[in-house]
Amino acid sequence: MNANPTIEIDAQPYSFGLSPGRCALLVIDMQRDFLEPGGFGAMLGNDVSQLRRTIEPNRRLLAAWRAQGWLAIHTREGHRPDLSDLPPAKKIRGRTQTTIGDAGPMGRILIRGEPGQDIIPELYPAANEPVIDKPGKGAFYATDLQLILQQHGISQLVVTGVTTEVCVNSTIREANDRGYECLVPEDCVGSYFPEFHRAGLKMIAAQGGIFGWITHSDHLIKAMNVIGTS
Ligand code: C5J
Repeated sequence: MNANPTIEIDAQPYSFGLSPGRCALLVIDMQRDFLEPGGFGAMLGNDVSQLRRTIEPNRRLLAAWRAQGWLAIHTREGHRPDLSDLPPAKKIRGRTQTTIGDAGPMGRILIRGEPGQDIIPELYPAANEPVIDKPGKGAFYATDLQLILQQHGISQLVVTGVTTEVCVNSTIREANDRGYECLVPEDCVGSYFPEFHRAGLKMIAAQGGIFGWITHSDHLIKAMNVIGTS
């Protein structure tokens, strides 16, 4: 008998064989400044409801994941208060009046330790869940994420969070190049721009799953419930 059987998840471009114990949930940048109505994203005129629709599916998935006792990891985009890890090219990008490190509606923008840089209360990490502070868009760049995954024997990732075409896509591409299999529940990722969200998902699953697989959290939770009751 196979001691570590996979569970089949209905997905695109074909089903995903999830390997319990070797799969981690990676929740990308569900930060107050990106998602809350009084945050920096909203201040720039973005429609935060496009991101907020992901909160409830993420909450349900995280609860199911924790109930299995599986590893969940959270990321936050952010920089040191002295900006020593902020490339000038990133600081000036967009030519906006207010940029990273300046005072924003919830403290200094994307600075570690500031209220706006923290994770929204609905998805707040449990004490035993690693939180990765990342200076870039991809979660592997200049972080200890890969080391943590290796220590836990992880070879698969369920990737959720925001935004679909920026930090989620960047992280999945980095993960794919490092040999991780990535599954994305489409309702658990979001973008301020619906067309970029749709394209971002298509890019992942195109060409036979060139970067990974797309599913819906209902499929994942249903499969997890089956293991829970077997
Ligand atoms: C993320 C961003 N998290 N859009 N950041 O996607 O700048």
